[in-house]
Amino acid sequence: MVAIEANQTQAINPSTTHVAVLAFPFGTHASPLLSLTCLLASSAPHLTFSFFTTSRSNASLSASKTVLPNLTLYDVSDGAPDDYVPSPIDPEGEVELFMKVTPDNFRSAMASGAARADFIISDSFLSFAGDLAADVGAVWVSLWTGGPCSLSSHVYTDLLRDRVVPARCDEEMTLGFVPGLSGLRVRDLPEGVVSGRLDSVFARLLHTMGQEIHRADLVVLNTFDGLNPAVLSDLKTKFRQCLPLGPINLLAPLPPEPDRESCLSWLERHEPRTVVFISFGTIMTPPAHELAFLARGLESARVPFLWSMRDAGRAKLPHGFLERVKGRGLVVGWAPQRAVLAHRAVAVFVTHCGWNSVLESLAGGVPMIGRPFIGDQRINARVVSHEWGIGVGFDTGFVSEKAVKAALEVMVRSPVGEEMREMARARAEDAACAVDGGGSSRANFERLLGLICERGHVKVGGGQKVL
Ligand SMILES: *[C@@H]1O[C@H](CO)[C@@H](O)[C@H](O)[C@H]1NC(C)=O
Ligand SMILES: CC(=O)N[C@H]1CO[C@H](CO)[C@@H](O)[C@@H]1O
Repeated sequence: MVAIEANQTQAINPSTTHVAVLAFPFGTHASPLLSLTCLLASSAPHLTFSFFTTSRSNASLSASKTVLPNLTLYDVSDGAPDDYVPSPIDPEGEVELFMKVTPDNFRSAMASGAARADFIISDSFLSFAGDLAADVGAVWVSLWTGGPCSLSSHVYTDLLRDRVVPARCDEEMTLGFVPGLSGLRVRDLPEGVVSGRLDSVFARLLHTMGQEIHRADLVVLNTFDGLNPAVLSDLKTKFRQCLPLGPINLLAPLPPEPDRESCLSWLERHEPRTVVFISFGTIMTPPAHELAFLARGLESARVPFLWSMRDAGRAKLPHGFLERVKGRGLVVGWAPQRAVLAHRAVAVFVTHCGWNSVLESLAGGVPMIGRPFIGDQRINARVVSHEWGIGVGFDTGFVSEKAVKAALEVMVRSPVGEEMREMARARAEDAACAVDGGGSSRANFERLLGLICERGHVKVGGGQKVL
C-alpha cells in the first residue's frame, strides 16, 4: 500500500485501491451489501475488498461462501458477552449492545485488516462511517438497503415531527407535505419517527442516519428508476450523487439456496398461479390468534399453500390443522424464498413486507398480501397495495378467518387477482430491464464501479476530494 502524503496529487496506482465494506449485522441488512460487494469484487479483480461484519451475521450469509481471491471477510465485535442469547422479545437488545461498541469495533478490525481504505462502503445505518472515511481521506459510499419511501421518512423526520403531533393528528392523515409521500398516512410511518419511543435505540439511530446521509459522497439505493419516481426524484436533490442500482437481488444474484424440504419439486406438481406462499421472514411470527385466523382462512378457502414457518409458529396452529390440510398444504421450516417466488406455480405471497421480500416478490411477478409488523414494513405494504396496486394489506393484522378467506379468494381466483398478477409481471419486467445491459440500474452500477476503479477522481490534496 502506497502511503499518501497530505499534499500528494499525482495519480495513484489503481491496483492498490482498497475498498472497506461495513455491514449493519442484523436482520437481512448485510445480505444485499455483501451481494453488491461480491459483484464489485468480481468485476474489479485488481482491487482489494474487505467486508466487515459480526461472526453471527457472517454465519447467516449465504454469499459468504462465494470465494473471491480479492475479497476477505473480517470479524467485528458484536459487543455481546460470549454466552449472550438474543431475546426474541427484545430485538433491540443486541442492536444496543452492538451500537455501544461502534465505531471502535470497526476501527480496530479495519486496522488489523488490509491496507488503509480508499473507499468505505457502509450500510446507511452506520452514520459514523462518514467520520471513519474522513479520518483516512476515503470516499464514503452509503447503501440504503430499504425502500426510498422509508428513507424519505427518515430524511424528513424533523419536518414530520413538526407537523404531526400524534395527540392532535388523525392516524389516517396523509403526508402530502413531504415530497413523494402523499400516498402514505401517519399510521404507516415507522415507529420512532413521530410515534412510539422517540428515544429508543432504533429511533435515535435512524434520526441520525436521516440527518447524516447527505454527507456521503455517494448514496446507493436498492431500487430502480421508475419504481417510486416522485420520492426518488426528490431524494436525488438531497444527495451529492444518488445511484439507484437495484433490485440488488437481480443485479447481483446470490448462489441458489438449498431446498432441503423439497419445496420446488412440490411446486412442480401444481398448475401455474395456484399456490399461496406464506413467510413472515426470519424475525417475525404473528400472534397465536392471527395465526389461527390465517390457518382457518387457508383451510376454508381450500387453496394449495406452501408455508415457511419456524417451530415457534407450529405450536400455535389450530389443533389438527396439519392433518386436515395434508396433501393440499406443505408446511416447512425453511423455504428457498427467491426460487419459490420465481416459480410459476405461485399465485400470491403472504408477507411481512420487508423490503428484500417485497423486491423478491416483485422480481417474480407475484402480488402480495401484506401483514406488516415493524419498522419500514407498514410503508412498504402501503406502497405495494396503493402505489403499485399489486396487493392488499392487513395493516392492523389478520382480523378474522372470513377476512383472510376473502383476501385469498380475491388474490387467487378472481379477475382482480389476475389483474394484479399482470401488473406485478409488468413490474418484474421493468426490474429485469433495469439491471440488464443498457438499463438504468446496470448503468449506475457501472458508474459506481468506474468511480472505484478510477479512485473516483479522488484528488488527495489539502484533504479535499472531488467526485
Ligand atoms: C464467514 O463465514 C464463512 C462460511 O460461510 C467462513 O468460511 C469464514 O471463515 C467466516 N469468516 C469470518 C471472518 O468469520
Ligand atoms: C490483485 C489484488 O490486488 N488482489 C488482492 C485481492 O485481495 C486480497 C486480500 O483481500 C489481497 O491480498 C490481494 O492483493
